[in-house]
Amino acid sequence: MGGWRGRVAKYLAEKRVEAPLHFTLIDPDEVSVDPDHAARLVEPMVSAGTDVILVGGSIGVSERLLDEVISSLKKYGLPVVLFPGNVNGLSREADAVLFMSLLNSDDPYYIVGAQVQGAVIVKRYGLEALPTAYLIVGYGGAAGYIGRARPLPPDKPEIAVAYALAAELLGMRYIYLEAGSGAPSPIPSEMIAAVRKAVDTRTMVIVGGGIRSPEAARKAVKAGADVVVTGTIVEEDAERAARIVRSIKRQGRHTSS
Ligand code: 1GP
Repeated sequence: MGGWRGRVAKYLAEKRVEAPLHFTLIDPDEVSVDPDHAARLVEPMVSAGTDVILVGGSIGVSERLLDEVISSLKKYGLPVVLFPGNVNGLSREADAVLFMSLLNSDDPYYIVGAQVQGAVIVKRYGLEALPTAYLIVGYGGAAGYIGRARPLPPDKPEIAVAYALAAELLGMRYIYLEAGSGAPSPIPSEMIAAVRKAVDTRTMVIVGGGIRSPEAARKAVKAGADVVVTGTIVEEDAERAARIVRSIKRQGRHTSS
């Protein structure tokens, strides 16, 4: 299926009106043994109503591997969006890219250096860029370690708000609050709610890291998350992951404050 390029942002905005969104994250490194395995992981998520297949990771990603994994995922007809940890996280097979700046990194490379190198490739591949502020909170996982983040304190929502506003004023349309893949606890509701309330209604708040149950996903959505991302649970328990998607979709129409 083709035809998503240039239409992904519009698709997300339109679908958000109907219900909160769910992104299924596939880390190509963890499925590298067999790209078909990625497709098998994604299948129940598609049946449950996931909106986007997100592909990326912090370690062990090569462009060839990405190309293979993405090719095997395209048959589902959903947008395939890159979630790059570095310049090697770009692939011409994808539809769009979360063009991210890790705003709370201590290393300028992860704020703008990788983006300078990646921008030329994004243009060359014709990928749709979704301008995203990536904010790492608390635990942070591999993304926090590799990205040299100075993680935001989970109990200081006002700091996340300040970053989110700065991001918005810089023109970013997506704010990704990241607890880190496999985080022991997800982003606190207070932080999600504060960020959602502070930014423009058209700005999307993406929340991920440590969400392993329908209850946790519902809590994030209730606090104001427009998008919930799950990765680890998709690999560990497909049935539970599908239930997460269904419970998000049951939350129904998005109501912005
Ligand atoms: C990681 O936010 C994503 O970048 C998803 O995290 O693997 O914990 O679901 P999990």
